[in-house]
Amino acid sequence: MFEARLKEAAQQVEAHLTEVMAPLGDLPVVAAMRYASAGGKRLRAFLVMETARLHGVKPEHAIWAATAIEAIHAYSLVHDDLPCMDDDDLRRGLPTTHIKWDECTAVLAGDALQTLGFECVSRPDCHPNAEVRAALTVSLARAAGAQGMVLGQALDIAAETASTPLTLEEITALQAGKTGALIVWSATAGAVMAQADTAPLQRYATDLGLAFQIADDILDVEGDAATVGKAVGKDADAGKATFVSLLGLEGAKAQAARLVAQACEALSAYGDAADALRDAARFVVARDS
Ligand code: GRG
Repeated sequence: MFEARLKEAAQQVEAHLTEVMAPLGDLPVVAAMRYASAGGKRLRAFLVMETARLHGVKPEHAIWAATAIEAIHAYSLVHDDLPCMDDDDLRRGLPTTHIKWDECTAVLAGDALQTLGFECVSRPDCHPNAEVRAALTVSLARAAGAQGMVLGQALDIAAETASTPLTLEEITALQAGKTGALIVWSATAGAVMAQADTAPLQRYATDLGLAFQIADDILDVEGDAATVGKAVGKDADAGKATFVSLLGLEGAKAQAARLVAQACEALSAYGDAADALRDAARFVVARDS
């Protein structure tokens, strides 16, 4: 069921990204936006669509929030790959945006993907209630910005030149911003759109986000990353603390499994209706890219 729903969400969000970018023309910056927002697992879009389904939110509204989060995720990857950040040549098995075009185009494409994301979530198409749209927009700004993803990225960059490696507590806080904040936003969007309690999904997504990052560190160590063309920083990772360096490979796997179990438990109030979200949590630690 999860695979089918993930595929469905991916197809819906890809078609919608194409539609919302259609009026933008064919300048190189727009071509770069289309290129950078193509592909990927679409986990964040799935989380939006699935939590919307769980709360009876219309898919024609939810798709705008799903498109918003995938546009913002794509921007973060474009900027993360730049020479001034992680300096990666490959993303999703293809040349990164600044390699395919140039740095200026990549910076601008990332900027425009970010503003496109905020446009999508604040349009009346996304939700008929202006208060709900405002809540979605404010929470997305916080998740993406200096209290969320940008903060996590800044802490990560600072860690590269720090004299001592990060502690487990510090790396957990860093990743809660860098990777977790957008995942939490995605998984609570359905409840926000239905004006329902977000607390169970908040707990689910916090554990899911952390499990996702631990799985990413495990993937890096187990070397799958290189064979599937996943981005690997040229020099940024040397000597930096990761969940694997702090917990050991087996300890990291055990911690990821504990978090998945805890994430699934957080969904108990939803009963079987949340099975696809439980499968998503298992997928996050079992994935190979
Ligand atoms: C530039 C402000 C700014 C932030 C960048 C998200 C991020 C912060 C950097 C990405 C670096 C990275 C590889 C982090 C590991 C976890 C992660 C977010 C992986 C990419 O997400 P996936 O696996 O990607 O969902 P796909 O390609 O499937 O969409």
